[in-house]
Amino acid sequence: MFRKILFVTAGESHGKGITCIISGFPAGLKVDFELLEKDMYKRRVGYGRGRRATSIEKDKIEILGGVRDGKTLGSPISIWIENKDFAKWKSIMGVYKIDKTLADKRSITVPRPGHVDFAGGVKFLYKDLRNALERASARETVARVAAGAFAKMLLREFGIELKSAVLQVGSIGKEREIPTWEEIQSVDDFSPLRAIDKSEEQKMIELIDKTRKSGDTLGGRVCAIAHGVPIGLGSHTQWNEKLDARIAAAVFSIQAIKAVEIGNGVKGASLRGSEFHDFFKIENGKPRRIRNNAGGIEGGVSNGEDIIVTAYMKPIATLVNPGDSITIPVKEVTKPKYERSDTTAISACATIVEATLALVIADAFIEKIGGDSLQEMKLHYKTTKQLQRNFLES
Ligand code: EPS
Repeated sequence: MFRKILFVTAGESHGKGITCIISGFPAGLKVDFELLEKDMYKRRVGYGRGRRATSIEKDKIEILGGVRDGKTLGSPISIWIENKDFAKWKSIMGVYKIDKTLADKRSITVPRPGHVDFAGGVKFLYKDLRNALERASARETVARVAAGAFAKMLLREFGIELKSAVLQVGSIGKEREIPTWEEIQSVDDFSPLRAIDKSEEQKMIELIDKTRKSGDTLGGRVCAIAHGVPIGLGSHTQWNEKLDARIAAAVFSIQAIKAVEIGNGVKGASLRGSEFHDFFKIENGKPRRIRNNAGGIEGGVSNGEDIIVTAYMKPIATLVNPGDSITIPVKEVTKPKYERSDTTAISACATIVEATLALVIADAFIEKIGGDSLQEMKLHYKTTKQLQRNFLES
């Protein structure tokens, strides 16, 4: 569903590291290394994460190509992120040779319900289901957040900003309405859960503690907002050009996401048209809306209001007290092995959804505005804005 940016990742969770290649970005974009580092940090930590993410991995970004003297070249950007945990997994996950006895001992033959183990294992005929889960692991999201940081750097050049927050953990925050840009902006990026309501955060923390002690896991709901998006990204003219469809597809590709909502889509199903639609008003001679239930997209096209995306994450599939599974080959009902896991990765999920939204918007922006260099894009953008102003004013 990406039309201009090509974005691919490779690497296993306990392999040597994760690679990411992003192409389609213009030349001349200054790389904000601080932003990169901050987003990588936000993804890694967060209350409820396990020992691996919080104390083993460092998620240091190494840029291997596409950048020179701190600026993009317009060529593919190549990124490498080392898996520190590989040091302990070398003899099992090595590329050239593995210790077969040890690998067999750690092999996975009982799939964890909820993870890729069963479907992926049967699909690829993997004797050791580890081959499926290693790649399906959310460790891969390091790459998405790194790529998303580049998208944020580009969008910022055109006055487009993004921010995300946690709305719900388990059932705490279930009633929380989607936030406004002003509300989400006030969220502290370094608070334990980046909860939209500071007053709810302690309750969420207590729930996570209680859940961890009982050997269980949690999911939740996160929201990302893009502010300052111009009118006209995406298109109503073809199904696969619609911006909401492109956002939904990309957000659904994030590990553990089971539902995606744009604006007040869910609530809208039970409202009347007169209650849902975002009626117009004129403010300082400019068209504005009385509310933003559409979440900034009408007919698959951005309408100039904030783009609001909510994603629902299922509870982590690796349980200390697991439910029933089966042995493969199918012989008996038994329990999967527990290795180690996060209790919840909900605040990481907020950062990943934000990065993903940034990538889709950057892709649609490059498609609409075009240009090989940042200077050229800026000129094009000026023209587009001028044409839209002329259209609305005369
Ligand atoms: C993950 C399981 C856990 C998470 C990991 C994703 O890893 P492990 O099984 O090695 O303890 O901590 O996430 C990260 C390491 C990360 O950086 O996001 C999974 O199964 O998806």
